[in-house]
Amino acid sequence: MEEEVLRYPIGRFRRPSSISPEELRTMIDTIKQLPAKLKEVLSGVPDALLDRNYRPGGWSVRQVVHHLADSHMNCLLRFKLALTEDNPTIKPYLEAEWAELSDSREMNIDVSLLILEGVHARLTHLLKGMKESDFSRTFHHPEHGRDMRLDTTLALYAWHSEHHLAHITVALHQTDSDH
Ligand code: NI
Repeated sequence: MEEEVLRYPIGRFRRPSSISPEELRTMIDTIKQLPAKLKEVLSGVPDALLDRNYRPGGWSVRQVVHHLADSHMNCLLRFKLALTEDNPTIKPYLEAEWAELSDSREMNIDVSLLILEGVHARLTHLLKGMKESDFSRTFHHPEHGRDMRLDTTLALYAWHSEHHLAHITVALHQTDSDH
């Protein structure tokens, strides 16, 4: 497969110009379902296969799972900050460097699947309880120099869930001849 497809198996994120209530519900459902989908694709996978990269030079499946936990913990915090403060400035982090720390490189993925189960349950409950007007609340992203709306943020993390799920699926279905 070509580089762009390997890197973005479901395509790059495109910021929607507007999001309907029905689209919000679909995105909330995507958030809700990620932990179960991860468990499904990862159950019974031998530990050695988790160190397989999803593309040459890319993260291993193990790093992707730990990255999802890192990223979606930050997502929950960003929603809670934006729902309780007026356009708070959030804290960016160096995701590539986080993925190279020993926990991300070495630990069993079960710990991050548990984190994701808890974080996504919290996030799903929080999202379902939000009024329509809450989705126009914002946080300030200093790295992008921009205020981010919560509906756009939800769209981003719904995409992010499917994006990395696809990486894992691709990596686990490679045959030796694909290498
Ligand atoms: Ni990511």
